Amino acid sequence: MHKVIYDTDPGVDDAMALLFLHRHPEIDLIGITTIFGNASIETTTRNALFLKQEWNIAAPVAKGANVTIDPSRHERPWPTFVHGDNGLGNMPGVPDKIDLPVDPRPAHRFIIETVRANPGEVTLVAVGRMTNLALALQEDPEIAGLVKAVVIMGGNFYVPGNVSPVAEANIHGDPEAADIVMTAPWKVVVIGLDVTAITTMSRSYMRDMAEKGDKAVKQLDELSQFYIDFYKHAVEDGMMVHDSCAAVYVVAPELFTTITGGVRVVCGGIADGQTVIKPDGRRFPPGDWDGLPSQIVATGIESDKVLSLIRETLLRA
Ligand SMILES: [Ca+2]
Repeated sequence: MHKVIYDTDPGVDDAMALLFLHRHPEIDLIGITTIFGNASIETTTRNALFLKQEWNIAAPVAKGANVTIDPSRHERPWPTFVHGDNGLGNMPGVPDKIDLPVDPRPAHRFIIETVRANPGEVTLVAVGRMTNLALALQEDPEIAGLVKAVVIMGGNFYVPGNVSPVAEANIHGDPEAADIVMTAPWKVVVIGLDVTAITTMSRSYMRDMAEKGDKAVKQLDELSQFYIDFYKHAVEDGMMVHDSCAAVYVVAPELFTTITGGVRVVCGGIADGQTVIKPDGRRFPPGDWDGLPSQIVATGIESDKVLSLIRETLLRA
């Protein structure tokens, strides 16, 4: 069993990955931590509680950061054109408040205490900005040696970005935090646009799952429609399933091809938020990638098999 803490900003693709983590028989979802990004922290936390309630998820929800780790960064407007005004694709019937308790600890302390209580066993699946993880490392650097793995959705290496020509949204949203996470002495697996942008689910594939699935899968189909409409510039009547690719990696790493090396994040300037790997074995003059832990970066994916595994897992009621 993989004990997973899911750090998330729901978020349409976040919702699908949450249901995958909840339903996969080899995953024990032991916590959900929220982060701002696709919407405000109030909205993403409300959405996490809403999905927990609707889908009978036992894991506690802890509320995370609402500003970047360097608070002098200016916040941009929420991407309502991607995830809707309510963060769930303008799905109707999401109450303003959910009558469920939130864990009393901030997300980064929930992460620290849960990792310390389960040394060597916890996989962090982080599919939003990396702020909570960076805060946890700053407060308790020793957790890096106690975490089993960190699997993130974010970044891009040999393909363009999605919020600038060189940057992906989760990393661009807090580059300093991402650089802290990438360079810490723990095992990071980076599932970025190189693989997520080519893993697309069509509207008809989603609809067919909804017809065969239970209420949760039907809700996923409903809340995905606005997101699919947004993607019409890039995907033929479908959507990139970004966050689910990271969730799939936890149980099926053999569906990915990877390279290893030190990873840095550009902080500031025109390449703000760009992720750059120094591949292991390549020689360069001394520089900013020296002495870093060797992380794992996905460069290839068997998309059809990933979609099949998502489908099979979501349909396990
Ligand atoms: Ca996300």
